[in-house]
Amino acid sequence: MKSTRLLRRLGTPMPAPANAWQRGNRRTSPQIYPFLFCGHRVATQGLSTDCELKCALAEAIPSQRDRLKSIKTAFGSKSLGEVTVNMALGGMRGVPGLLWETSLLDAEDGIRFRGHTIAELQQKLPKACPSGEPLPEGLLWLFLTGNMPSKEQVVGLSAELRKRADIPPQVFNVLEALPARTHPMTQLSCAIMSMQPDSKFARAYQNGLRKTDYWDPTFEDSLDCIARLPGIAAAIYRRTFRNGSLIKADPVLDWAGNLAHMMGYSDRGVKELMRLYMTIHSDHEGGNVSAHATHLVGSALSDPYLSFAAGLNGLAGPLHGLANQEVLKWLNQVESELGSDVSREDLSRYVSATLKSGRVVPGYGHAVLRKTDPRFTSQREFALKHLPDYPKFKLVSKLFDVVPAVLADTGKVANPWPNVDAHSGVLLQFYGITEQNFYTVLFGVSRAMGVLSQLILSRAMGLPI
Ligand code: NMX
Ligand code: MLT
Repeated sequence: MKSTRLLRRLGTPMPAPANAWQRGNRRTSPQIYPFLFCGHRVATQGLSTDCELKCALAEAIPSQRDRLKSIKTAFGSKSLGEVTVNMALGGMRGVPGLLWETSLLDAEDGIRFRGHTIAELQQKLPKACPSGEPLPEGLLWLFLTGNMPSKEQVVGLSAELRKRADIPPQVFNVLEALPARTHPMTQLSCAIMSMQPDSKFARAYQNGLRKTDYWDPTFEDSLDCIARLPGIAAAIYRRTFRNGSLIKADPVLDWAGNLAHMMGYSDRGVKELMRLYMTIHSDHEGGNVSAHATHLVGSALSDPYLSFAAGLNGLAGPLHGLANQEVLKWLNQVESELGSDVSREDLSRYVSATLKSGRVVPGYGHAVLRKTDPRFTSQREFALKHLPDYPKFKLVSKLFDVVPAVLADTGKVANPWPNVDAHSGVLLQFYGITEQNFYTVLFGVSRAMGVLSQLILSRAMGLPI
Protein backbone atom coordinates (compact mmCIF):
# COMPACT_ATOMS: atom_id res chain seq x y z
CA MET A 1 0.00 0.00 0.00
CA LYS A 2 1.46 3.40 -1.06
CA SER A 3 -0.37 5.19 1.67
CA THR A 4 1.19 7.91 3.81
CA ARG A 5 -1.27 8.80 6.45
CA LEU A 6 -3.52 7.35 9.07
CA LEU A 7 -7.22 7.36 8.46
CA ARG A 8 -6.67 7.36 4.76
CA ARG A 9 -7.06 5.09 1.82
CA LEU A 10 -9.79 2.78 2.79
CA GLY A 11 -12.33 4.40 0.49
CA THR A 12 -12.68 1.35 -1.73
CA PRO A 13 -10.91 -1.17 0.37
CA MET A 14 -11.60 -4.39 -1.40
CA PRO A 15 -13.54 -6.00 -4.16
CA ALA A 16 -16.99 -5.09 -3.08
CA PRO A 17 -19.80 -6.47 -5.20
CA ALA A 18 -18.92 -4.79 -8.52
CA ASN A 19 -20.32 -1.30 -8.76
CA ALA A 20 -22.65 -2.04 -5.89
CA TRP A 21 -23.38 1.57 -5.04
CA GLN A 22 -24.06 2.47 -8.61
CA ARG A 23 -26.52 -0.38 -9.00
CA GLY A 24 -28.62 0.87 -6.12
CA ASN A 25 -31.68 -1.09 -5.22
CA ARG A 26 -34.72 -0.36 -7.28
CA ARG A 27 -36.90 -2.39 -4.93
CA THR A 28 -36.48 -0.30 -1.81
CA SER A 29 -38.05 -2.18 1.03
CA PRO A 30 -41.09 -0.41 2.46
CA GLN A 31 -40.25 -2.00 5.82
CA ILE A 32 -37.03 -0.03 5.94
CA TYR A 33 -38.14 3.24 4.39
CA PRO A 34 -41.89 3.50 4.84
CA PHE A 35 -41.83 7.25 4.28
CA LEU A 36 -39.76 7.50 1.13
CA PHE A 37 -41.60 7.27 -2.14
CA CYS A 38 -40.41 9.52 -4.93
CA GLY A 39 -42.89 12.03 -6.19
CA HIS A 40 -45.07 11.89 -3.09
CA ARG A 41 -44.78 13.69 0.16
CA VAL A 42 -45.23 11.07 2.84
CA ALA A 43 -44.48 11.88 6.46
CA THR A 44 -43.09 9.66 9.17
CA GLN A 45 -41.79 10.71 12.59
CA GLY A 46 -42.20 14.34 11.57
CA LEU A 47 -39.87 13.84 8.55
CA SER A 48 -41.04 14.10 4.98
CA THR A 49 -39.65 14.36 1.49
CA ASP A 50 -40.32 15.23 -2.10
CA CYS A 51 -36.59 15.65 -2.65
CA GLU A 52 -35.36 13.60 -5.59
CA LEU A 53 -31.82 13.33 -4.22
CA LYS A 54 -33.14 11.92 -0.97
CA CYS A 55 -35.15 9.33 -2.87
CA ALA A 56 -32.09 8.34 -4.91
CA LEU A 57 -30.05 8.03 -1.73
CA ALA A 58 -32.71 5.98 0.01
CA GLU A 59 -32.73 3.59 -2.94
CA ALA A 60 -28.97 3.17 -2.79
CA ILE A 61 -28.64 2.60 0.95
CA PRO A 62 -29.75 -1.05 1.24
CA SER A 63 -27.15 -2.27 -1.26
CA GLN A 64 -24.47 -0.27 0.55
CA ARG A 65 -25.40 -1.87 3.85
CA ASP A 66 -25.20 -5.28 2.19
CA ARG A 67 -21.85 -4.39 0.69
CA LEU A 68 -20.43 -3.42 4.07
CA LYS A 69 -21.76 -6.61 5.61
CA SER A 70 -20.16 -8.76 2.93
CA ILE A 71 -16.83 -6.91 3.30
CA LYS A 72 -16.91 -7.61 7.03
CA THR A 73 -17.74 -11.26 6.49
CA ALA A 74 -15.14 -11.86 3.80
CA PHE A 75 -12.27 -9.70 5.05
CA GLY A 76 -13.05 -8.66 8.64
CA SER A 77 -10.13 -10.52 10.21
CA LYS A 78 -7.54 -9.63 7.54
CA SER A 79 -4.63 -7.35 8.48
CA LEU A 80 -4.17 -4.01 6.72
CA GLY A 81 -0.48 -3.83 7.60
CA GLU A 82 2.00 -3.00 10.26
CA VAL A 83 2.10 0.10 12.47
CA THR A 84 5.58 1.32 13.28
CA VAL A 85 6.69 3.68 16.03
CA ASN A 86 7.47 6.30 13.40
CA MET A 87 3.93 6.03 12.07
CA ALA A 88 2.57 6.73 15.53
CA LEU A 89 4.99 9.61 16.14
CA GLY A 90 4.30 10.97 12.66
CA GLY A 91 0.65 11.72 13.36
CA MET A 92 -0.47 8.20 12.41
CA ARG A 93 0.62 8.67 8.78
CA GLY A 94 0.38 5.59 6.62
CA VAL A 95 -2.03 3.71 8.84
CA PRO A 96 -5.18 2.93 6.89
CA GLY A 97 -7.96 3.28 9.39
CA LEU A 98 -11.12 4.84 8.06
CA LEU A 99 -13.86 4.11 5.59
CA TRP A 100 -14.34 7.17 3.36
CA GLU A 101 -16.74 6.76 0.46
CA THR A 102 -16.85 10.12 -1.25
CA SER A 103 -13.25 10.48 -2.42
CA LEU A 104 -9.91 8.73 -2.56
CA LEU A 105 -6.52 10.41 -2.53
CA ASP A 106 -3.57 8.97 -4.40
CA ALA A 107 -0.13 10.32 -3.48
CA GLU A 108 0.89 10.56 -7.15
CA ASP A 109 -2.34 11.19 -9.03
CA GLY A 110 -4.22 13.25 -6.47
CA ILE A 111 -7.89 13.25 -5.69
CA ARG A 112 -10.63 11.12 -7.23
CA PHE A 113 -14.20 12.08 -6.45
CA ARG A 114 -16.17 8.83 -6.43
CA GLY A 115 -13.52 7.54 -8.81
CA HIS A 116 -13.54 10.59 -11.11
CA THR A 117 -10.67 13.01 -11.73
CA ILE A 118 -11.29 16.76 -11.81
CA ALA A 119 -10.98 16.72 -15.61
CA GLU A 120 -13.64 14.01 -15.79
CA LEU A 121 -15.95 16.02 -13.57
CA GLN A 122 -15.40 19.03 -15.84
CA GLN A 123 -16.38 16.88 -18.76
CA LYS A 124 -19.25 14.87 -17.30
CA LEU A 125 -21.06 17.03 -14.75
CA PRO A 126 -23.82 19.35 -15.96
CA LYS A 127 -22.77 22.98 -16.39
CA ALA A 128 -24.35 26.43 -16.29
CA CYS A 129 -22.56 27.57 -19.48
CA PRO A 130 -21.54 25.49 -22.49
CA SER A 131 -17.93 24.28 -22.04
CA GLY A 132 -17.88 26.00 -18.66
CA GLU A 133 -17.18 24.68 -15.18
CA PRO A 134 -19.26 21.98 -13.47
CA LEU A 135 -22.21 22.81 -11.24
CA PRO A 136 -21.14 21.71 -7.73
CA GLU A 137 -24.69 20.54 -7.01
CA GLY A 138 -23.94 17.74 -9.46
CA LEU A 139 -20.96 16.71 -7.37
CA LEU A 140 -23.16 16.64 -4.28
CA TRP A 141 -25.47 14.25 -6.12
CA LEU A 142 -22.48 12.12 -7.14
CA PHE A 143 -21.11 12.06 -3.57
CA LEU A 144 -24.38 10.84 -2.13
CA THR A 145 -25.57 8.40 -4.77
CA GLY A 146 -22.39 7.34 -6.57
CA ASN A 147 -24.09 8.19 -9.86
CA MET A 148 -23.37 10.99 -12.32
CA PRO A 149 -26.56 13.09 -12.34
CA SER A 150 -28.51 14.24 -15.37
CA LYS A 151 -28.94 17.96 -16.13
CA GLU A 152 -32.57 17.69 -14.93
CA GLN A 153 -31.49 16.17 -11.62
CA VAL A 154 -28.98 18.96 -11.07
CA VAL A 155 -31.49 21.66 -12.00
CA GLY A 156 -33.90 20.03 -9.54
CA LEU A 157 -31.25 19.97 -6.82
CA SER A 158 -30.40 23.66 -7.40
CA ALA A 159 -34.09 24.43 -6.91
CA GLU A 160 -34.22 22.25 -3.79
CA LEU A 161 -31.25 24.14 -2.33
CA ARG A 162 -32.84 27.50 -3.12
CA LYS A 163 -36.01 26.31 -1.38
CA ARG A 164 -34.01 25.54 1.77
CA ALA A 165 -31.78 28.64 1.65
CA ASP A 166 -33.62 30.91 4.11
CA ILE A 167 -31.26 31.80 6.94
CA PRO A 168 -32.75 31.70 10.44
CA PRO A 169 -32.75 35.16 12.12
CA GLN A 170 -30.56 34.02 15.03
CA VAL A 171 -27.64 33.63 12.61
CA PHE A 172 -27.66 37.37 11.93
CA ASN A 173 -28.11 38.13 15.64
CA VAL A 174 -25.07 36.02 16.49
CA LEU A 175 -22.99 37.62 13.72
CA GLU A 176 -24.03 41.07 14.91
CA ALA A 177 -22.99 40.24 18.47
CA LEU A 178 -19.43 39.41 17.40
CA PRO A 179 -16.79 42.15 17.36
CA ALA A 180 -16.26 43.42 13.81
CA ARG A 181 -12.63 42.30 13.97
CA THR A 182 -13.69 38.64 14.39
CA HIS A 183 -11.99 36.53 11.74
CA PRO A 184 -14.45 35.44 8.99
CA MET A 185 -13.76 31.77 9.81
CA THR A 186 -14.74 32.30 13.44
CA GLN A 187 -17.86 34.07 12.20
CA LEU A 188 -18.67 31.12 9.95
CA SER A 189 -18.20 28.60 12.72
CA CYS A 190 -20.40 30.67 15.09
CA ALA A 191 -23.05 31.02 12.37
CA ILE A 192 -23.16 27.26 11.89
CA MET A 193 -23.39 26.67 15.64
CA SER A 194 -26.22 29.20 15.91
CA MET A 195 -28.36 26.97 13.68
CA GLN A 196 -27.83 23.97 15.95
CA PRO A 197 -30.85 24.61 18.21
CA ASP A 198 -33.07 23.80 15.21
CA SER A 199 -31.25 20.59 14.29
CA LYS A 200 -33.72 18.05 12.94
CA PHE A 201 -31.37 15.21 13.85
CA ALA A 202 -31.00 16.37 17.47
CA ARG A 203 -34.79 16.71 17.80
CA ALA A 204 -35.56 13.37 16.17
CA TYR A 205 -32.94 11.65 18.33
CA GLN A 206 -34.50 13.08 21.48
CA ASN A 207 -37.86 11.81 20.30
CA GLY A 208 -36.48 8.30 19.91
CA LEU A 209 -34.95 7.60 16.50
CA ARG A 210 -34.14 4.10 15.23
CA LYS A 211 -30.54 3.55 14.21
CA THR A 212 -31.60 2.60 10.67
CA ASP A 213 -33.22 6.03 10.33
CA TYR A 214 -30.31 8.16 11.58
CA TRP A 215 -29.32 9.10 8.07
CA ASP A 216 -32.67 10.73 7.29
CA PRO A 217 -32.64 13.77 9.63
CA THR A 218 -28.86 13.91 9.10
CA PHE A 219 -29.62 14.38 5.40
CA GLU A 220 -32.22 17.05 6.23
CA ASP A 221 -29.85 19.07 8.44
CA SER A 222 -26.97 18.66 6.01
CA LEU A 223 -28.96 19.80 3.00
CA ASP A 224 -30.37 22.76 4.96
CA CYS A 225 -26.85 23.68 6.04
CA ILE A 226 -25.38 23.39 2.54
CA ALA A 227 -28.30 25.37 1.09
CA ARG A 228 -27.79 28.24 3.54
CA LEU A 229 -24.00 28.41 3.33
CA PRO A 230 -23.76 30.76 0.30
CA GLY A 231 -26.10 33.26 1.99
CA ILE A 232 -24.24 32.99 5.29
CA ALA A 233 -20.81 33.33 3.69
CA ALA A 234 -22.03 36.32 1.65
CA ALA A 235 -23.49 37.92 4.80
CA ILE A 236 -20.12 37.51 6.56
CA TYR A 237 -18.35 39.02 3.55
CA ARG A 238 -20.71 41.99 3.24
CA ARG A 239 -20.71 42.58 6.99
CA THR A 240 -16.94 42.44 7.32
CA PHE A 241 -15.88 44.17 4.12
CA ARG A 242 -18.90 45.99 2.60
CA ASN A 243 -20.60 47.89 5.44
CA GLY A 244 -23.13 45.13 5.99
CA SER A 245 -25.55 45.82 3.12
CA LEU A 246 -26.87 42.41 2.08
CA ILE A 247 -27.85 41.30 -1.44
CA LYS A 248 -30.81 38.99 -1.95
CA ALA A 249 -30.38 35.63 -3.66
CA ASP A 250 -31.21 35.46 -7.36
CA PRO A 251 -34.21 33.13 -7.61
CA VAL A 252 -32.93 31.43 -10.76
CA LEU A 253 -29.20 31.19 -10.13
CA ASP A 254 -27.37 28.02 -9.16
CA TRP A 255 -25.78 27.47 -5.72
CA ALA A 256 -22.24 28.68 -6.51
CA GLY A 257 -23.39 31.41 -8.92
CA ASN A 258 -25.60 32.76 -6.16
CA LEU A 259 -22.68 32.85 -3.75
CA ALA A 260 -20.80 35.18 -6.12
CA HIS A 261 -23.97 37.20 -6.74
CA MET A 262 -24.75 37.67 -3.02
CA MET A 263 -21.15 38.66 -2.31
CA GLY A 264 -21.69 41.44 -4.88
CA TYR A 265 -20.04 40.00 -8.00
CA SER A 266 -22.14 39.70 -11.12
CA ASP A 267 -19.44 39.02 -13.70
CA ARG A 268 -19.89 35.73 -15.56
CA GLY A 269 -16.21 34.90 -14.94
CA VAL A 270 -16.52 35.13 -11.12
CA LYS A 271 -19.52 32.81 -11.20
CA GLU A 272 -17.59 30.31 -13.29
CA LEU A 273 -14.62 30.59 -10.93
CA MET A 274 -16.92 30.01 -7.97
CA ARG A 275 -18.31 26.84 -9.61
CA LEU A 276 -14.80 25.49 -10.15
CA TYR A 277 -13.66 26.58 -6.68
CA MET A 278 -16.64 24.94 -4.96
CA THR A 279 -16.08 21.74 -6.93
CA ILE A 280 -12.39 21.23 -6.32
CA HIS A 281 -12.28 22.13 -2.59
CA SER A 282 -15.19 19.90 -1.63
CA ASP A 283 -13.47 16.74 -0.46
CA HIS A 284 -9.96 15.32 0.01
CA GLU A 285 -10.50 11.90 1.54
CA GLY A 286 -10.99 11.41 5.27
CA GLY A 287 -7.59 12.00 6.84
CA ASN A 288 -7.33 15.77 6.44
CA VAL A 289 -8.11 17.84 9.50
CA SER A 290 -11.52 19.22 8.49
CA ALA A 291 -12.84 15.90 7.21
CA HIS A 292 -11.50 13.91 10.11
CA ALA A 293 -12.74 16.42 12.70
CA THR A 294 -16.23 16.37 11.18
CA HIS A 295 -16.23 12.57 11.08
CA LEU A 296 -14.83 12.20 14.59
CA VAL A 297 -17.34 14.53 16.20
CA GLY A 298 -20.15 13.10 14.08
CA SER A 299 -19.32 9.59 15.21
CA ALA A 300 -20.59 10.54 18.68
CA LEU A 301 -23.96 11.25 16.98
CA SER A 302 -23.42 14.96 17.40
CA ASP A 303 -25.72 16.57 14.85
CA PRO A 304 -24.43 17.93 11.51
CA TYR A 305 -24.12 21.51 12.79
CA LEU A 306 -21.93 20.45 15.74
CA SER A 307 -19.91 18.14 13.53
CA PHE A 308 -19.36 20.54 10.63
CA ALA A 309 -18.43 23.41 12.99
CA ALA A 310 -15.69 21.14 14.38
CA GLY A 311 -14.41 20.60 10.84
CA LEU A 312 -14.44 24.34 10.16
CA ASN A 313 -12.45 25.04 13.31
CA GLY A 314 -9.77 22.71 11.98
CA LEU A 315 -9.94 24.23 8.51
CA ALA A 316 -9.19 27.61 10.13
CA GLY A 317 -5.63 26.52 10.97
CA PRO A 318 -2.73 27.96 8.90
CA LEU A 319 -1.32 24.53 8.02
CA HIS A 320 -4.74 23.53 6.63
CA GLY A 321 -7.37 25.77 4.99
CA LEU A 322 -6.05 29.09 6.26
CA ALA A 323 -3.00 28.49 4.05
CA ASN A 324 -4.93 30.13 1.18
CA GLN A 325 -4.96 33.38 3.17
CA GLU A 326 -1.31 32.92 4.13
CA VAL A 327 -0.33 32.43 0.48
CA LEU A 328 -1.82 35.78 -0.47
CA LYS A 329 -0.18 37.53 2.43
CA TRP A 330 3.16 36.07 1.41
CA LEU A 331 2.64 36.82 -2.32
CA ASN A 332 1.84 40.42 -1.47
CA GLN A 333 5.06 40.63 0.54
CA VAL A 334 7.04 39.20 -2.38
CA GLU A 335 5.44 41.70 -4.75
CA SER A 336 5.96 44.69 -2.51
CA GLU A 337 9.58 43.81 -1.75
CA LEU A 338 10.69 42.57 -5.18
CA GLY A 339 8.10 43.96 -7.61
CA SER A 340 5.95 41.80 -9.89
CA ASP A 341 8.60 41.46 -12.60
CA VAL A 342 11.03 39.66 -10.33
CA SER A 343 13.81 37.42 -11.66
CA ARG A 344 13.82 33.71 -10.84
CA GLU A 345 17.13 34.13 -9.01
CA ASP A 346 15.77 36.84 -6.71
CA LEU A 347 12.65 34.80 -6.14
CA SER A 348 14.71 31.77 -5.24
CA ARG A 349 16.70 33.84 -2.71
CA TYR A 350 13.45 35.16 -1.23
CA VAL A 351 12.07 31.63 -0.76
CA SER A 352 15.32 30.57 0.96
CA ALA A 353 15.08 33.60 3.25
CA THR A 354 11.51 32.62 4.20
CA LEU A 355 12.78 29.17 5.15
CA LYS A 356 15.75 30.57 7.06
CA SER A 357 13.41 32.74 9.09
CA GLY A 358 11.81 29.53 10.36
CA ARG A 359 8.54 29.92 8.47
CA VAL A 360 6.88 27.58 5.99
CA VAL A 361 6.36 28.50 2.35
CA PRO A 362 2.56 28.53 2.27
CA GLY A 363 0.81 26.63 -0.51
CA TYR A 364 3.61 24.10 -0.91
CA GLY A 365 3.88 20.61 0.55
CA HIS A 366 1.29 18.07 1.55
CA ALA A 367 0.81 15.30 4.07
CA VAL A 368 -0.19 12.77 1.41
CA LEU A 369 0.45 14.14 -2.08
CA ARG A 370 3.89 13.64 -3.60
CA LYS A 371 3.27 15.45 -6.90
CA THR A 372 1.68 18.72 -7.97
CA ASP A 373 -1.88 18.83 -6.65
CA PRO A 374 -4.31 18.39 -9.59
CA ARG A 375 -6.43 21.07 -7.93
CA PHE A 376 -3.50 23.46 -8.48
CA THR A 377 -3.33 22.34 -12.11
CA SER A 378 -7.05 22.85 -12.74
CA GLN A 379 -6.83 26.38 -11.36
CA ARG A 380 -3.76 27.03 -13.48
CA GLU A 381 -5.73 25.93 -16.54
CA PHE A 382 -8.55 28.28 -15.56
CA ALA A 383 -6.01 31.13 -15.27
CA LEU A 384 -4.45 30.32 -18.63
CA LYS A 385 -7.92 30.48 -20.17
CA HIS A 386 -9.29 33.57 -18.42
CA LEU A 387 -6.41 35.67 -17.07
CA PRO A 388 -3.15 34.66 -18.77
CA ASP A 389 -1.59 38.13 -18.53
CA TYR A 390 -2.51 38.92 -14.94
CA PRO A 391 0.77 39.84 -13.14
CA LYS A 392 -0.13 37.94 -9.94
CA PHE A 393 -0.79 34.81 -12.00
CA LYS A 394 2.62 35.26 -13.63
CA LEU A 395 4.18 35.48 -10.18
CA VAL A 396 2.41 32.25 -9.12
CA SER A 397 3.75 30.61 -12.29
CA LYS A 398 7.30 31.78 -11.56
CA LEU A 399 7.04 30.47 -8.02
CA PHE A 400 5.91 27.13 -9.43
CA ASP A 401 9.22 27.09 -11.38
CA VAL A 402 11.34 28.11 -8.40
CA VAL A 403 9.93 26.87 -5.06
CA PRO A 404 10.07 23.06 -5.54
CA ALA A 405 13.83 23.08 -6.07
CA VAL A 406 14.44 25.26 -3.00
CA LEU A 407 12.23 23.06 -0.81
CA ALA A 408 13.78 19.88 -2.19
CA ASP A 409 17.23 21.26 -1.34
CA THR A 410 16.34 21.29 2.35
CA GLY A 411 16.37 17.49 2.20
CA LYS A 412 13.51 17.24 4.65
CA VAL A 413 10.37 18.37 2.81
CA ALA A 414 8.55 15.22 1.70
CA ASN A 415 6.61 16.99 -1.05
CA PRO A 416 8.04 20.19 -2.56
CA TRP A 417 5.14 20.66 -4.99
CA PRO A 418 2.26 23.15 -4.82
CA ASN A 419 -1.08 22.30 -3.22
CA VAL A 420 -4.54 23.74 -3.88
CA ASP A 421 -3.90 26.87 -1.81
CA ALA A 422 -0.92 28.04 -3.86
CA HIS A 423 -3.28 29.15 -6.63
CA SER A 424 -6.76 29.90 -5.38
CA GLY A 425 -6.12 33.40 -4.01
CA VAL A 426 -4.83 35.00 -7.19
CA LEU A 427 -7.90 33.90 -9.12
CA LEU A 428 -10.12 35.61 -6.57
CA GLN A 429 -7.87 38.69 -6.64
CA PHE A 430 -8.25 38.96 -10.40
CA TYR A 431 -12.03 39.27 -10.07
CA GLY A 432 -11.75 41.88 -7.31
CA ILE A 433 -12.24 39.63 -4.27
CA THR A 434 -9.13 41.02 -2.64
CA GLU A 435 -9.95 40.39 1.03
CA GLN A 436 -7.66 37.44 1.72
CA ASN A 437 -8.97 36.84 5.25
CA PHE A 438 -12.20 35.69 3.64
CA TYR A 439 -10.68 33.02 1.43
CA THR A 440 -10.87 30.14 3.91
CA VAL A 441 -14.62 30.76 4.26
CA LEU A 442 -14.98 29.87 0.58
CA PHE A 443 -12.96 26.71 1.19
CA GLY A 444 -15.32 25.92 4.10
CA VAL A 445 -18.49 26.42 2.05
CA SER A 446 -17.17 23.94 -0.49
CA ARG A 447 -15.87 21.45 2.08
CA ALA A 448 -19.39 21.14 3.52
CA MET A 449 -20.46 19.12 0.49
CA GLY A 450 -17.85 16.40 0.98
CA VAL A 451 -17.80 16.05 4.74
CA LEU A 452 -21.56 16.30 5.23
CA SER A 453 -22.17 13.77 2.43
CA GLN A 454 -19.82 11.38 4.20
CA LEU A 455 -21.58 12.05 7.52
CA ILE A 456 -24.89 11.05 5.96
CA LEU A 457 -23.34 7.93 4.43
CA SER A 458 -21.60 7.01 7.69
CA ARG A 459 -24.96 7.09 9.44
CA ALA A 460 -26.66 5.23 6.63
CA MET A 461 -24.13 2.44 7.03
CA GLY A 462 -24.26 2.54 10.81
CA LEU A 463 -20.54 3.24 11.24
CA PRO A 464 -19.56 3.23 14.91
CA ILE A 465 -18.18 5.83 17.30
N1 NMX B 1 7.74 25.13 3.75
C1 NMX B 1 8.69 24.91 4.67
N2 NMX B 1 8.88 23.74 5.31
C2 NMX B 1 8.06 22.74 4.98
C3 NMX B 1 7.05 22.88 4.01
C4 NMX B 1 6.89 24.14 3.40
N3 NMX B 1 5.94 24.38 2.50
N4 NMX B 1 6.41 21.70 3.90
C5 NMX B 1 6.98 20.86 4.77
N5 NMX B 1 7.98 21.49 5.44
C6 NMX B 1 8.80 20.96 6.52
C7 NMX B 1 7.95 20.61 7.70
O1 NMX B 1 7.63 21.77 8.47
C8 NMX B 1 8.82 19.59 8.43
O2 NMX B 1 9.83 20.31 9.09
P1 NMX B 1 10.40 19.79 10.52
O3 NMX B 1 10.94 18.42 10.27
O4 NMX B 1 11.44 20.80 10.86
O5 NMX B 1 9.24 19.79 11.47
C9 NMX B 1 9.46 18.85 7.25
O6 NMX B 1 9.39 19.73 6.12
C10 NMX B 1 8.77 17.56 6.92
O7 NMX B 1 7.39 17.80 6.73
P2 NMX B 1 6.55 16.99 5.62
O8 NMX B 1 6.54 15.57 6.04
O9 NMX B 1 7.07 17.31 4.27
O10 NMX B 1 5.13 17.67 5.71
P3 NMX B 1 3.93 17.37 6.72
O11 NMX B 1 3.19 16.20 6.22
O12 NMX B 1 4.42 17.33 8.12
O13 NMX B 1 3.07 18.71 6.59
C11 NMX B 1 2.02 20.46 5.40
C12 NMX B 1 2.30 18.97 5.45
C13 NMX B 1 1.00 20.75 4.32
C14 NMX B 1 1.44 20.91 6.75
C15 NMX B 1 3.37 21.19 5.13
O14 NMX B 1 3.85 20.81 3.87
C16 NMX B 1 3.25 22.69 5.22
O15 NMX B 1 3.37 23.24 6.32
N6 NMX B 1 2.99 23.40 4.08
C17 NMX B 1 2.75 24.82 4.08
C18 NMX B 1 1.36 25.13 4.58
C19 NMX B 1 0.33 24.73 3.56
O16 NMX B 1 0.43 25.00 2.38
N7 NMX B 1 -0.75 24.08 4.05
C20 NMX B 1 -1.89 23.76 3.18
C21 NMX B 1 -2.07 22.26 2.92
C22 NMX B 1 -3.25 22.03 2.04
N8 NMX B 1 -4.51 22.40 2.67
O17 NMX B 1 -5.30 23.11 2.09
O18 NMX B 1 -4.80 21.98 3.78
C1 MLT C 1 -7.34 19.28 1.99
O1 MLT C 1 -7.92 19.60 0.94
O2 MLT C 1 -7.98 18.86 2.97
C2 MLT C 1 -5.87 19.51 2.09
O3 MLT C 1 -5.21 19.30 0.88
C3 MLT C 1 -5.22 18.81 3.24
C4 MLT C 1 -5.13 17.32 3.18
O4 MLT C 1 -5.69 16.65 2.34
O5 MLT C 1 -4.40 16.80 4.06
